[in-house]
Amino acid sequence: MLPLIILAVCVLHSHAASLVNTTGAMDELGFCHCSVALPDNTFPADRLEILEISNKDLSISVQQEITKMKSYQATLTEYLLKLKNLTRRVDVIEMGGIAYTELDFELLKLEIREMESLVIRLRESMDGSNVLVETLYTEVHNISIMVSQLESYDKNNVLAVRREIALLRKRLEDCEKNQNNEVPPQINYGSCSHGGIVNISKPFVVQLNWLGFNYKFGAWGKDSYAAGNQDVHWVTPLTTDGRMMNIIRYYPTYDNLLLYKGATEKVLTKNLAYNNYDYSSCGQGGGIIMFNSSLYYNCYNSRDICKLNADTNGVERKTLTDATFNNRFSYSSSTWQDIDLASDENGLWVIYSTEQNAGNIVIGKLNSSTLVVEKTWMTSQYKPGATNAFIVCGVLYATRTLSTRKEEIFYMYDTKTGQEGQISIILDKMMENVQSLSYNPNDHKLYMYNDGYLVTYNIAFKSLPKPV
Ligand SMILES: *[C@@H]1O[C@H](CO)[C@@H](O)[C@H](O)[C@H]1NC(C)=O
Ligand SMILES: *[C@@H]1O[C@H](CO)[C@@H](O)[C@H](O)[C@H]1NC(C)=O
Ligand SMILES: *[C@@H]1O[C@H](CO)[C@@H](O)[C@H](O)[C@H]1NC(C)=O
Ligand SMILES: *[C@@H]1O[C@H](CO)[C@@H](O)[C@H](O)[C@H]1NC(C)=O
Ligand SMILES: *[C@@H]1O[C@H](CO)[C@@H](O)[C@H](O)[C@H]1NC(C)=O
Ligand SMILES: *[C@@H]1O[C@H](CO)[C@@H](O)[C@H](O)[C@H]1NC(C)=O
Ligand SMILES: [Ca+2]
Repeated sequence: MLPLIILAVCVLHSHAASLVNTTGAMDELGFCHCSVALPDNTFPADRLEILEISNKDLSISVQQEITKMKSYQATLTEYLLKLKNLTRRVDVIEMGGIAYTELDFELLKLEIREMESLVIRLRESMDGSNVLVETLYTEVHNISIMVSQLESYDKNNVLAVRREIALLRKRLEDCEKNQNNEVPPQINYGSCSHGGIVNISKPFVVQLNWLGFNYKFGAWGKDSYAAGNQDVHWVTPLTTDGRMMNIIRYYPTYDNLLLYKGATEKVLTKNLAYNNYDYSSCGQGGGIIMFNSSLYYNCYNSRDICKLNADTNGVERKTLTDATFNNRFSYSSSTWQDIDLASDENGLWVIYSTEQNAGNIVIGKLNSSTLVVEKTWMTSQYKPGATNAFIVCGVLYATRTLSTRKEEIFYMYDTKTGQEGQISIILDKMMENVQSLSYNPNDHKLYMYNDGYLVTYNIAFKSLPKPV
């Protein structure tokens, strides 16, 4: 605005000057004639005024735009900072030096983002016409906002939100199923009327083990026996060298597990005298399974199988003939797991190896009350070539590592036919190493102890062709 005014002032001055110093001419009668060249128009003060006013308006709106821009920029900078921060934190997480609640939180955010995109897709495909989906959308969105606000969260908050998410997720899944208008395949838990594993779901991270991030080795799960208590969840982080199972927690319900509350704890080491401990009841490695209210595991520093009754705390043991132990043929991603207990629709199994079978996997059918191996099958899969194994409907499945984020079920052996073969079913992992993996026929889930995190997967089975 200022230059315009100055310009106007200059114009006025020069007009005044030309008036003053105009040269005149005298005629013969002595009249002085002088002509004054006036500018075409008189000075447009009104236009200046209008200009001034509109400029003021303009400058106000420019100011507003600038303010807006500034705030955009601030937001952008903030986002960039956040992004940088997040990247840095992820880097730190990947280097392994972070408090677990923080990682928990990041995983949580990941899950929510995944769910949000799912709802959005669902919402789009429904044209916003479905009340249920709209409600879900609001709820998921609310949670998403809530989590964003939870910068100074505490552990229980995260867990409470996680429980809500689990519920929402369940409803989402139901909703999606209904939407696809597919008749959901009849799921008969405990039944084997299907054609084997066809796919594995995304991992569901339940939580970190109660001892924390440093306890990378361990196992967890529920009772695999059909008549067993389906509410109790057991968790056993091993000692940090991955060798000894010394302490077990039984959580009476899933909610208790989530809240780290109300657990019964069992310590297996016996203190005989000062500095004299008895480890004979302790376990070795993460090949642990719960069946009919007892934990079955490799007894510490031996080739024996132990059976710990969770109600009476009594321990029975029996030698597993010819089994190698003490890290002779463990799995590739976990040490001390030479003997891996498993269970399926048919009961208890043991996965191990012998010198006679050159370190290849041997499958044994175990009698759950006598611990006697009733039958064995020799496979040609080298046990340390697998990261873990589990059994579904009498078929052994073995996994191997593809990358830090992907695991593959690559091998199977059918004990019904004696046939073995290569397959490829990919599992996404949250963390790099599978420390234990087992199947529970009562919920068709895989239970994984993944570098300290308790993770589950849903198994999808091939349906059998309908009888004509
Ligand atoms: C106008 O003329 C007078 C007298 O000749 C002179 O003093 C003055 O500087 C002139 N002004 C301009 C603006 O030329
Ligand atoms: C970055 O993250 C740390 C926590 O790791 C937090 O204390 C800090 O305030 C964050 N900075 C920004 C700019 O968000
Ligand atoms: C979402 O949050 C708003 C305000 O925070 C609340 O009024 C509304 O009831 C919530 N909606 C749902 C579906 O929870
Ligand atoms: C298998 O499951 C994964 C994870 O849910 C999914 O992304 C993939 O599309 C599924 N593959 C098949 C063949 O169904
Ligand atoms: C389950 O446990 C009960 C009680 O200890 C026992 O009577 C039953 O034989 C067990 N069943 C199996 C299959 O081990
Ligand atoms: C275990 O062995 C005992 C004794 O041989 C037998 O009576 C029982 O049926 C077997 N249990 C199972 C579950 O096969
Ligand atoms: Ca296993």
